[in-house]
Amino acid sequence: MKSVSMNDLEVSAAALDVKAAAEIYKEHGCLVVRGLMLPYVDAMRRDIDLVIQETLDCIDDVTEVPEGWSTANGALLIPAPEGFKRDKQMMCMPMSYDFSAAFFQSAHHPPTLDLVESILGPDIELFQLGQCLVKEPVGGHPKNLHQDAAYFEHKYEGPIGQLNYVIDTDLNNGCLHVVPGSHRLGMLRHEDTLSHLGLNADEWPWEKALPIEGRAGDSIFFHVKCIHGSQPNRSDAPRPVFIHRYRRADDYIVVSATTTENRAEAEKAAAQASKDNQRMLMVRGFRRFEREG
Ligand SMILES: O=C(O)CCC(=O)C(=O)O
Repeated sequence: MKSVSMNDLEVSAAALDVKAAAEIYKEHGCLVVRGLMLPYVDAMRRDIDLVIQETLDCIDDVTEVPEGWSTANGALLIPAPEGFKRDKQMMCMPMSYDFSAAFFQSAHHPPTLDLVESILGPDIELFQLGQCLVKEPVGGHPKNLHQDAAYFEHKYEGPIGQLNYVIDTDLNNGCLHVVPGSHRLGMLRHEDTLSHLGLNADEWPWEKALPIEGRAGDSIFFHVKCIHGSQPNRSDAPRPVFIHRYRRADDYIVVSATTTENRAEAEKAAAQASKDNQRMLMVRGFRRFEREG
């Protein structure tokens, strides 16, 4: 794959040329827009801090689930690294559009939607209800390199992910890494890892990926098949991110999974998948009626 540097991937929200940014995304399967989510960062940080505290308050009240443990308030915990203060650590927080007004508002940011429209076309829906991930300090989980399509493979283009930094994020506290151009590799085989589905670490070492260090408010867009991941948080403060995903209004999941076992089962049913029950909220354009047959 062609060697790509940070300069090839980044633009500034203050001087956003939507068409030029969309071209970067299409070529590399990823794009960094500096400062795009700045208008929402303070409110998001406030809500994420609240949900971290809520989770800590009930961290011992858990139910086992296939991906780890769920707390009473709905956070997903996974096993903690050796030497951690608990045997479980936070991963996915119960922060979504139905929990936080700031989060929902940030999913409707007009310049972001202009950019998404320039990539996906005029009719766009939200994919799911947003995601918020926290790496706890002093060892918080790595997310092994992976393609999101391992978790939600789609019929058409698939969702564009937009991961947003809430604090300044660097190599020490777990910045996102991307492999530019990897969206053209097709669907790769994933394995079960501590952080769920991930690529084989010998075939896909971190050295093959480009770290994206950034400031609070920076956004990283990535294709559903762009290889990405992040290393542990070695700092002394939590590292939160929030993620929006947008997809064409007619797109839908054909394979949904979290483990190799449930993925193998889901692949058998892929041909039966349809748009039924997969309609999400529209953020641009109109959902056209499609006559069957
Ligand atoms: O929390 C992170 O840095 C990684 C997020 C990620 O890879 C994902 O949600 O697919």
